[in-house]
Amino acid sequence: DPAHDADTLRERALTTLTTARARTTLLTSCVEDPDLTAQHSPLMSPLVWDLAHIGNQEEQWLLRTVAGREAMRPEIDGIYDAFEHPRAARPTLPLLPPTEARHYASEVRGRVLDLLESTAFHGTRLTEAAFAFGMIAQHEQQHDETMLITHQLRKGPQALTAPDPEPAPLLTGPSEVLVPGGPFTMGTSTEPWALDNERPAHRREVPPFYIDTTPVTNAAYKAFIEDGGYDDDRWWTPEGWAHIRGNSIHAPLFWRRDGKQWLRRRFGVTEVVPPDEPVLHVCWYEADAYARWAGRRLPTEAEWEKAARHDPAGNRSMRYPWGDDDPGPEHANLGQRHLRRAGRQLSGGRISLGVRQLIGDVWEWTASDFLPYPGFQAFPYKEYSEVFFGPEYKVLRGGAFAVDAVACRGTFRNWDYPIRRQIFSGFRTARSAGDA
Ligand code: AVJ
Ligand code: FE
Repeated sequence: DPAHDADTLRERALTTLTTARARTTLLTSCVEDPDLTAQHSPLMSPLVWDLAHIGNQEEQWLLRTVAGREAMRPEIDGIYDAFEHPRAARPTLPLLPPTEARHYASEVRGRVLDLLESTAFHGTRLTEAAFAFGMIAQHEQQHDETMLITHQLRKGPQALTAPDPEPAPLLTGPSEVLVPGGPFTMGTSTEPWALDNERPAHRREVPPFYIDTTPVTNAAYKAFIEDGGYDDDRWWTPEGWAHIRGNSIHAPLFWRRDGKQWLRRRFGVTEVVPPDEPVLHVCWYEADAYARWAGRRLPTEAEWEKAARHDPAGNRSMRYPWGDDDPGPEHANLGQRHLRRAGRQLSGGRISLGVRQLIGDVWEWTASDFLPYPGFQAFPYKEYSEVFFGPEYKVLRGGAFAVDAVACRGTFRNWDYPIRRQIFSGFRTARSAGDA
């Protein structure tokens, strides 16, 4: 029934846009205006740039492209074009001040909600317009994650709070799981809001491998540090070794040694590093070195996705490790509900295989470069993924507590430079099943 389908799409677009805006509002109102215009790190934009960029992308894609409207403020497009100005240069731009940025974003949103009411969502317009709304909701949530990173980098007292999850029960059972060899379907051609780089679905042959049941914990990572891992070039690629030596890196970002214990700063609060949580804020080089020290390696992207999605019984790929249902709080730690990993170790996990925490909690570095799938077609714009393909970027999978469910799927691919660690990045390790 097309009328029913249109209502469902409209409802989903409304819910996801509204959820995203509530998060954006929180992230840009929990600090005073000077903290919105300041640059807290050269790696990040001022928060007020993200705010107006969110509005500007929404205006460009929904009001101009979908609805054919005139630009509201054509003179600001260049300021909020991420490709024209690198993040480090953004504080020097004539940015809209906080009050104006808020006003612009909410003006755009008001018109978008009117448009949503009147959009027919039928025929080819259905897929195109619905995708545009989904893409914009995901875009806003991605910037909400970016803004959360800025909050983590910001010096000064705590501004954000979220309830801590319940304490985790101790994990029992094996530390790794065998994933049998054979082909599986990677990527998707049917997920309606999947972005271009997740498409199309294609078969991949994956030899048998073992993968860690959970992401590597702080306690395990501390053993690597205390075994002199950062002082032994055997574990590092030449680029990784040059990077940690050249930048005096001896521990994850935000960690500090205090006598015999390690402390870390987390959203303005210093705490003892919790031993059972996944290690967070490590770069790809650190993840790769740890894995080599442990006699293992990072999983490839295909291995990660097969562990997360392949259902041998049905010989098909599921949307998520737990099946095809959208993520709820019972499945995964997503959506900035907690600002750390969830209490229940099973969250985000693959119950049948026993692999846990694949979705949510922390992003997981993989061994793989960010490359297009066979049959890739860029849409709706080349700058979303295509310009990033190549060996300079490594793929991360699974999403983190900072990521909203709308921007996290079993097929979702994130990417970053191997030196980056301000992001909510951890990892798990793997080994080929033929190895000792
Ligand atoms: C997918 C997180 C790498 O932040 O550069 C935001 C997402 N793209 N606006 C990024 C994105 C355009 C992107 N990442
Ligand atoms: Fe953006």
